Parts: sequence; C-alpha cells; structure tokens
Amino acid sequence: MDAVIKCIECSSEYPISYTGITCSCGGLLQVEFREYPEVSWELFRSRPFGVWRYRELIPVPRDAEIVTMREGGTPLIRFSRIKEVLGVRESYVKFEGANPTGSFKDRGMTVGVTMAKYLGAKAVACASTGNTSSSMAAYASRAGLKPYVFLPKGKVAKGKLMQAVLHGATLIMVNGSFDDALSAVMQASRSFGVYVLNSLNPWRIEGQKTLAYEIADEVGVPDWVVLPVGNGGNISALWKGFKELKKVGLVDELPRLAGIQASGAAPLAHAFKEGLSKPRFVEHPETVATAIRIGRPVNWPRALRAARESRGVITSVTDEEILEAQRMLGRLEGVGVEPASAASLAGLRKLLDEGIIRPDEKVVIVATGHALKDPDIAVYHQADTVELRGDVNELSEVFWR
Ligand code: AN7
Repeated sequence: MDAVIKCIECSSEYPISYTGITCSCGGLLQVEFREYPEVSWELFRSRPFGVWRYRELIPVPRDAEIVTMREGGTPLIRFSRIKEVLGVRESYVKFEGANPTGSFKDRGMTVGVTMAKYLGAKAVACASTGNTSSSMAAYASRAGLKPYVFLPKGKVAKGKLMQAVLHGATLIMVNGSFDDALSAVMQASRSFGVYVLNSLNPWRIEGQKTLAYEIADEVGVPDWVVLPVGNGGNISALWKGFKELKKVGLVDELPRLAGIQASGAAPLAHAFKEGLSKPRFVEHPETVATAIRIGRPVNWPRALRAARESRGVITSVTDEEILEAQRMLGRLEGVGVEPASAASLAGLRKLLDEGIIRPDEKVVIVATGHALKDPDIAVYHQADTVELRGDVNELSEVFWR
C-alpha cells in the first residue's frame, strides 16, 4: 500500500513500520497516501457497515492481523422532537455511544491496537480522562497485550474506571490533570519502551476518520458537523476523513466543522476567538464534562487547522448548558449521552442563536460517549420520585398531575 508516515511540521517521512509516536523534531505525525487507492461507494457498500468497510483507505499493512469487535457502524439518528425546539430543518445525532466499549475511541483503537500488535509491542499505554483507557484496555486484552493506563486521580467517571478494571489494565493514578498524566505516559514510553496509544499516535486518527466516511456514506456531506473537543484528536480525524473522501472522488463538498469545548477547559475556543496562532494553555481545567477536562491539547495544531480550513469554528459552552443539553437528548429524543457528548448539542444551540449555523442547514452532531459511562451525573438531573407506602390507588394524583 502506497502510504507513509509524515510529520505535519517538518515534512520528514517515515515508513509505515515506524514504531515512534512523534517526529524526531517533536512534531505530530500523520499517515498519508502517496497515491490514493481506487475505491467506490459500491465497493464499500458490499461490506458490513463499520470501520473496516473502508479498508482500502486505512493503510495498515496487508498482512496485519486485524483486532476488531465490529466497531463503528453506529446509528445516525434523525432528530424528531429537538428539531421543533431548535427550529432546524434536517439534523441528526451520530450516536458513538453504540460502539463496543461505549465511545468513539473504539474506531481509533481497532486500528491502533492492530498496529501495536503488528509492530511487535508487548505492552501498550495511554493517559486518559477515561474513555481511551476503557477502549485501549478492551482491545489490548483481545490482542493479548498488557494495558497500562495513566489516569487523573479522582476525575475519571465510574463507568470508564470500571471498564479499565474489568479489562485488566494496570491503573497508574496521577495526582494532577489529564495533561500531567499525558506527560507521565510520554516519559514512561521513553524510559520503558511501551507503545503509546493516545491520539497523537497517527494510527488512532486513521481509525477515527471513518466517522466522516460513515456520515457521508449515509446522508452525504452535511453543511456542518458539530463535535466536542478535548485533546483535538477527533476533530483532526474528522477533517482528514472528509478531505480524503474528496481526494478519492467520493464526495464533491466539504462540511464546516464546529468544535465545542467546556468553558472551564477551552484553550482552543479562546485561541479561535482571539485569532491566536497558538493557544494559551489552561493550567487548571475544570468542567462537569470530565472527558474533555483538558488544558493542554496535544493535537492543537491540527485541531485549529481543521476548524480554520473548513471555515468552521471552535467555541465553548458552560457546564449548565452541557447539562441542559444532556437532559434534552435524554428526555426529548431518548438518546443517552455522557456530559462531554452533550457539549455538541449545547454548541449547536449556541451557534444557531449566534446565527453562525442557519436553521435551514443540514447538521450532524456527534454524541461521542454513552450515558452509562458517568452514572454519578444523575445528581444534576431532577428525578420525579414517589415512594409507594400503601395502596397503589394512592398514586392517582401521581398519574394525573
Ligand atoms: C466522550 O479518553 O481524551 O478532542 O482520554 O471521551 O479527540 O480528545 C477523551 C476525549 C469527546 C474529546 N467526547 O475528543 C480520553 C479523552 C468524549 C471523550 C472527547 C473525549 P478529543
């Protein structure tokens, strides 16, 4: 397959079998085709819906043994009741919570762990706000690799922690934020040679870009795709995916991308608003959406580029707006998402209010993770609770009030 790994800063090239994670100059690496393969929707649609439907566009070596749990192929659900509230014409939610471990991370992990195994790694490691650790631990188990996860102590949602435990990861608790956990894992990688599967790993992006392929496959290219942004991996992957579809001739247009951060952890939204070429990092990020509680996003160069090149935007929403959006998805559509994922709906509402997204535009919002990931969040949502003391007939006022 005619592809290389290329530095996005200094353009140095490495072979596909390169075992490093970043360029020797410190820049981010990206997998690039030297010549694009010939593909068609017809070919793709002859296969099951999911990440590996697009095999020719994922340049893992032919002889690699693919580690998969049939990730991707998630439902694209058309809004019914939220549509009325927002006054939009055609909008959908891509429900990534339907992946095997409950988040979009599985798309990147099927490719990342496949390559880890192919490259001969025995152990894999990541820093994580939670979902990456759940996904990596599951896929590593399946591949027979030992998973090590670096977690910000006390800040990982219960469901995610439970998955890392269930799948046998060694938990390394870091006193600090995700950003501190990431520097720790990068140091550990240099000292002990474990293979790092954070989203600076170019293979993770190769899996996650299939989110773009699936959206285009089902509804064509929307005017906007709105998604939460933490470390900036997913928005970079989405943009790469759409651009590749255009290069191989499967679409004619590109969407505009709207990245949404939580206001207490919004270095990229700030850089975007102020027109800065580099973000000012946030030392003590804070938000109820722990998945995106990230102050120093490593993928910032490609995330900012994705927003700017697509004539899109990166903006922020408050925790209150996130929780309200989570409730709306849960109670108006039956779609249960974790707080970080609700940031995308909160962002769509804000961008509609500001007139940046128009009501007649076709919009897809990405719900990155499942509601069950973070059960403790229930305390923020009032439950209508009644205690049954005696006769059921006493409930008449409950049913008819
Ligand atoms: C549900 O698991 O960073 O902008 O360590 O779990 O690609 O970082 C999770 C991120 C959005 C942000 N929604 O994606 C991790 C981690 C959910 C997430 C994001 C995350 P990126």
